[in-house]
Formats: sequence, structure tokens, C-alpha cells
Amino acid sequence: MLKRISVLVLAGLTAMTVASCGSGGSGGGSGDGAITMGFSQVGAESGWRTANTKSVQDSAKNAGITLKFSDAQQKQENQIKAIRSFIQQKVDVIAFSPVVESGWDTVLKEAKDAKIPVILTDRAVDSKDTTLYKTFLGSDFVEEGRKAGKWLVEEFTSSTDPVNIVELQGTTGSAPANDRKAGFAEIIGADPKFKIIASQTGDFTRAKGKEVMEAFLKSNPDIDVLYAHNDDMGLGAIEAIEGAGKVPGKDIKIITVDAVKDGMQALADGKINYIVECSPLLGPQLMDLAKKVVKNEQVPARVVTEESTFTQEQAKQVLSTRQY
Ligand code: GZL
Repeated sequence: MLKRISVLVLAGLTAMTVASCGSGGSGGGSGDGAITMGFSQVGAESGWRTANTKSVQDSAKNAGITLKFSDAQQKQENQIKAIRSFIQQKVDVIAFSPVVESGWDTVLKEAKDAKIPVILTDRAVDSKDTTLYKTFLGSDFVEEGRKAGKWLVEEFTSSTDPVNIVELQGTTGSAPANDRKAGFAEIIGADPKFKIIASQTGDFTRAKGKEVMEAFLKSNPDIDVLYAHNDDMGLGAIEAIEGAGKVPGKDIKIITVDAVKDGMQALADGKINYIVECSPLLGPQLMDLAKKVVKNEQVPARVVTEESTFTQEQAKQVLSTRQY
């Protein structure tokens, strides 16, 4: 299955505020065509994040864009500091993946006042003022949650017994955690046999996923399903499940999101049952968008990457072709 990343340009959005960029202002292009981008990355918490960082860095190089890269170690205050530093340095464009959805209006207003365009990539913010950024490039996390729920409903379609689910949530307050939870709940909520008996953040890391799953196993003897908001937490949970003498993928069915190589390997090995893909390979599209906003060209307000899903059989077929 060829992983296709095609840009679904959500044209005709009611907002129709296809971002028409303000003047480049002091940061908008140094006149010689050279572009400097300030990029604030969430951190290095997961295999997905590592692949996303590589995609951004490689794409900037290929596009001839000078990249000022900052790793926030999953702290919002570090991202705000980095954005302020980019403003001081008068970069031509700022891009960032907001670690959480809230608390960005002040610093984004400072960027707007400095006439430096901002691109959201990967994760969204909940600012009501959508003029604070030019576009949001990333996945539809609610849809990812729905896909996970739909597989589960199908998998247990003939069961009349209660299906006890534990959920490892992503980083508290982050768009993927909020939305993947909502999409999943929307789909399973139609049938009362599905019961989320425990739900807690594993902060998108393998270590925390293992720790929380150990606690879930201690307090819930009859877990049927684990829904983990990313592969890394699912892989940590597998260690906990095996440590408790249970068989992952059989005693406890596991659904995760991302489809990074380690996750796909566990899927092919039968330890995970289903993976919803979330592509980290956003670099090329990000650089194309950056070139446009620096030149005050119009860009879509929302660019959604198209993604797939994988069963155990499909994982075996594509494993050798995966790019991340
Ligand atoms: C999703 C991204 C999430 C991944 C995690 O776009 O923000 O953060 O699903 C990563 O693996 O840590």
C-alpha cells in the first residue's frame, strides 16, 4: 500500500479566509530571495517526532531555506521563548507544532505585529483569532480517533459481552490527545457494550505508557482492549502486558496511532492489532507553504494530509517500504 500524502486542500471553507498574507514586513524576505524560517519543535518524545524533525530539516535544506530549529522539550514556555527569539532575529517566517492547544494568542499577536507570518504544522491552537496564523498543515486527529473506533466496533461486532477498554492518552491539552479521544468516543459511544474503564495520559512516551499500563493492569483484571494515542505508548504498554504474563494482541487487543517503524513491526508480529497512520512527513509541504506566505501569496487556511490504516497482514506487506 503506497502511503500517499496528498494534500486535501479544503477549499471552499466557510471561513473562506484563505489566508491572504499581510505584508512581509520587516521579516518578509531579505529581498535577495533567501528565506530564514524559525521552527519551534515540540521535543523528541517519540519515534513520530524524530521522523517529523528529520522531514523538516531535510526539506528546508532541499528548499534552500535557512532553518533556525529549537527543541522545546515538550514545554510550552520554551516554545514561547523560541518564537520571541525568532521575532527578535527578524526571521522571514515562523513555523511551530504547538505542544498544547491553548495559551498562544499573546505571542502570536507579537509575531503578527512584527509582520512575520506564522504557519502551524502538525498540531493546532485553539485561538479564536485565525488571522494569527496563515495556515494549519497537519492531520485530522478526530478522524484518526474515528478510524480506531470503527475498527474496534467491527472487531467486536458479534460480541454481546461488555468490552472493557483502557486508554493511554497523549500529552494533556494537546490537539492530538483531545481529538483522538473525541473521535474514538464518538464511534464507540453508539454501543453501551464498549466501556472505557480507565483513561490516563502517557504523554506520548514509551516509558510513561509502560508505567501507566502497569497501573491499569494492577487495578483492572479484565481488560479486553488498549487504545493508545500513539505507537510509542502502545509499545511501552506491550512490555507491561508481557510483564503481567498476558499476550499482547491476543489477551488484550491493541490499537495505536502513528505507524512508525517500531509500531509496524509489532503489528506485523501480532502484538498490535490495528494502527491508524499519522504521517510525520510534513516537511516538503511546509516549505512550499513557507515560500508562498513569504511572497504574500494566498494559501489555504487548512491543509490536511491524507493518511491510511494498517492491519497485521498489511503491515507485513509494506514494512520494508516504510519511510519512517
Ligand atoms: C501527531 C503528533 C503526535 C504523535 C505522537 O501529529 O503531534 O505527537 O502522534 C507525537 O507520536 O509525540
